[in-house]
Amino acid sequence: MFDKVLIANRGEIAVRVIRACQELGVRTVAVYSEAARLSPHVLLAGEAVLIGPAPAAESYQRAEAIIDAAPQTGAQAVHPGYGFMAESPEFARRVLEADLVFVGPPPEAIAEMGDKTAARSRMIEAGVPVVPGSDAITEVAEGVAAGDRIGWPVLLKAAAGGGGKGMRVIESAEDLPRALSAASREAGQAFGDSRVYLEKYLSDPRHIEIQILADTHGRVIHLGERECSIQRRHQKLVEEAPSPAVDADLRARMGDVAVAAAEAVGYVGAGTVEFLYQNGEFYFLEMNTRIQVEHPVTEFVTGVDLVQEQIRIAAGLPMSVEVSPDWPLGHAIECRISGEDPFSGFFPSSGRIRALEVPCGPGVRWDGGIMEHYEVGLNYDPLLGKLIVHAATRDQAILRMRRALRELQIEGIRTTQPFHLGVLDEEDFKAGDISVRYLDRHPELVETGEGDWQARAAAVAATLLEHRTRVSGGGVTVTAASAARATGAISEWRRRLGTFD
Ligand code: MV4
Repeated sequence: MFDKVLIANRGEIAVRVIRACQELGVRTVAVYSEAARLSPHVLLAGEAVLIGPAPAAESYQRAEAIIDAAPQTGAQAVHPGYGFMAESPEFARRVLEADLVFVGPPPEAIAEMGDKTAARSRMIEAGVPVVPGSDAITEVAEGVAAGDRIGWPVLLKAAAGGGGKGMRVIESAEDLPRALSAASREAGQAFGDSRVYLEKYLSDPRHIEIQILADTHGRVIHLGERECSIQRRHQKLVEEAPSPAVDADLRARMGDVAVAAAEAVGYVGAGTVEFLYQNGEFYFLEMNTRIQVEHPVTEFVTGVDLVQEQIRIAAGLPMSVEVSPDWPLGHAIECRISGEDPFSGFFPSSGRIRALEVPCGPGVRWDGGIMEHYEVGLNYDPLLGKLIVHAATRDQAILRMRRALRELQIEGIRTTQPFHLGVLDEEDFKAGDISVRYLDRHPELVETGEGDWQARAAAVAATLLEHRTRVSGGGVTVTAASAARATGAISEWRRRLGTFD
């Protein structure tokens, strides 16, 4: 095992990796920008190195600053967390060239999965079902022929894209010429690679992904699926395991395919194979060659510490996992808590965390990257932390998450906390009837309430009621803090009021 690992990230994932290292008896090095000296990952790590000014492009995304920090500390390995550094084959290569271990797959596997057309052909070779589609398209005639073969509408995607960047739906052949030139120009600007390709457009799929682990001793396993359909503009908001749409037979089939996908690119480490699922059929979409934000739901339903396994695997040890026929154990749900106002188009919210109370009790986990007095700025991604619950059944997990969300108190900035209470109380969600279009179907969950005096009156009433339940006997004073504490109640009241319209 390593003596010391450098964590090339910040926020909740840096904290998560430090915790795994501590349990493995591995010392830790945090890196921080001038904006992040007083943050949980810096305080928890054994030591910390300043890598640059606040903007991510000048600190957390600067490969040389991070790699140069390692030798002075004696760190032997670099854990990239998720995000920019985790899926850059160049970063992984530079880590290896500096004689450090990269906690992740070989750079070749990252590169091959990063090129969506290369990944598609490799997956077809490996017998993995992919969405019917084409190779890279340059001429309009090629695109029209491909569209006629696949069937319209089609989706135009960037070969170097992924995560929804640069996608366009094309209804029919007439729309192709304009879309093709615009999409390839945009892809060239965004990714430095103008290649685009076509896929059959699935109109209402679920996003279901399989967690895999592969070690350097030739073992590749899957740990079941996560349902990640509830998202907004390709940012996931709620994830759960298992998926309400997946039974043991489908899980085994998707799992076998995910293992075959990983084996086909010589994968090592923790990875996720994403599928679209519609009308009983599933199709490979892309592979994420990193630990993912939503990994804790899988940890709850398998009992495996995925980050510890990543580190063991990177150290050349065999993974320590016993696959169980009893998986998934119960049900887990994760809500991403970010510094965004869900009722103003998820507008970023910044400021000082004035008070923080995190939920606990049975089956509750908080993976956070904030603390009281921490300054939430606008330089980094807005994820503050994740609330994850585990219970015997999905219904019980929903009740537990509602309870935990009510215990969570973040004062000083707006967060997505009240949005989640709305989802957990919504009938389609409760029935497991979700797809990637869930929020399109439920705009009420993100309604602004602008100019809606009834909703605001209800909000004030809810604030007062909430306060009265907490302060017995005394007079009622509505302060900014008590109002913030009542945000959960406010959103519920808004919705209840809606039912009387
Ligand atoms: C699709 C699709 C429908 N048909 N591909 C979006 C993110 C990127 N990973 C691929 N995405 C999609 N690809 C075909 N052929 C619909 C989506 C999609 C989506 C996928 C996963 C999670 C959320 C999504 C939201 C909108 C569209």
